[in-house]
Parts: sequence; C-alpha cells; structure tokens
Amino acid sequence: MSLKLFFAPGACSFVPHAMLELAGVPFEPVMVKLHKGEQRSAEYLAMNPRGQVPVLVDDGEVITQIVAILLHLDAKFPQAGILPASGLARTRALSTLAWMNNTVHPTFTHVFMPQRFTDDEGAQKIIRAFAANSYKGLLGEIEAMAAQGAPWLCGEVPCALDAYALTLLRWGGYAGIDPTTLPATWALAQRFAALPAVARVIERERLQLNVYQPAH
Ligand SMILES: N[C@@H](CCC(=O)N[C@@H](CS)C(=O)NCC(=O)O)C(=O)O
Repeated sequence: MSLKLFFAPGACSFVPHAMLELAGVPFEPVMVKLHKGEQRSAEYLAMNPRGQVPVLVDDGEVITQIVAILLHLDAKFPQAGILPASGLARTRALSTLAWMNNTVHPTFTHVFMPQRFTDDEGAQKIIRAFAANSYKGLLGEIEAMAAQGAPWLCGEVPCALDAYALTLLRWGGYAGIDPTTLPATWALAQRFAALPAVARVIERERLQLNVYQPAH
C-alpha cells in the first residue's frame, strides 16, 4: 500500500494531512508551493487538472476533493476516528463537513482571492469586505458548535471537523478576525494543535496558529 498526500502549507489540505498523521499510517507528504504556482505546472495538472490541493494518491489512484478523500481514508482506517462510525452522529458530522467545504471555505476564497470573481479592482474591494463579514457570521456558527464542548466537534475523539475548524479559524486571521474573539473555537484549535500527531503536521507545514492582522 502506498499513500501520497499533496498538500500546501496552511491550505485546506491541512484537514486530510492532520487526519493521516492522527491515523498513524505511513504516507508520503508532498509539498506544493501555491505561491510559486506549482499547482499549475504541467506535471501537477496532469495529475489534477483542477490545479488544487489536496490530492491523495492511493496505490496510483488519484483522489481529489476533501470530502471524498476523508471518506476514502475513513473507510480504509476506521479506527482513526476521522468521522463517527455510524448513526445520526455520522450523518450530522457529514452534514457539518459538507457545509464547511461548500459554504464556509468558498466564502473565505472570496476574501482571499476576490480577483477570481471579477477583474474590477473596486468591485474586488467590495467583494472582500462583504465576504469577510459573511465569514465572521459563519465562524460564529462554528463557535456555537465548539461551545457545546463535546469536547471535540464529533464528540469524544478528535475528528476531521476539528481539523477543518482549526483551518477556517486560522484563515479568519487573514480576514481581520481575531481568533481570540471566538474563545471556544480558539480553545478547540489550540487543543487540537497540541495533539502530538497534529503538532507534527503543524511543524511540517510551519504554521503559526494565530495570523490575525487587524484590517487597515
Ligand atoms: N473543493 C475543493 C477545494 C480545494 C481548494 O480550494 N484548494 C485550494 C487551497 S485551500 C487550492 O488548491 N488553491 C490553489 C488554486 O486555486 O490555485 C476540495 O474540497 O478539495
């Protein structure tokens, strides 16, 4: 069995990256430097024509999309607790995962890369400000989940939702959102980051947890 994960530091690929390390299975992490455009190299596009991370390569089979990658890993390593095993807990976790991936994540894309949505620089500023405000509201929803103190978002064991919550909260710093104003999520992210397996990923990605920059 060979597993390879293509990831970029601080990107959404942190979610499968953390879960692979938590699962304690051998895998090869391959860094893709998005700021250098490596995701648009001919070699990378031949593997993933969408030019995005994460990509999981399992025995030569290319798998894209966080939700699909996590479900694939969960089926392969059921002991890792990537998602709750069954029942309503699993359904609810999948519902939150889908929402993080299809709503919260693309809202941040509008903050971080408004140029992907219009060429007009004035309109880009408006998109960025509007999306940053929406993003704050969405992080508020995650804060309400974290405040339930389960202690992890799926219950008794750390799961993929905790990894996504950490990533989304961290990104909030770039949107002018101070993570300490979301105390339950901030505490959750710090606890998750302190797990030895996750700490290894943070070290490999050289991540700083709080990247808050006040808006100017
Ligand atoms: N829906 C995709 C989103 C992947 C995505 O947005 N990846 C970003 C990083 S967080 C990326 O690779 N961006 C590089 C680019 O668009 O050039 C998934 O779930 O995997």
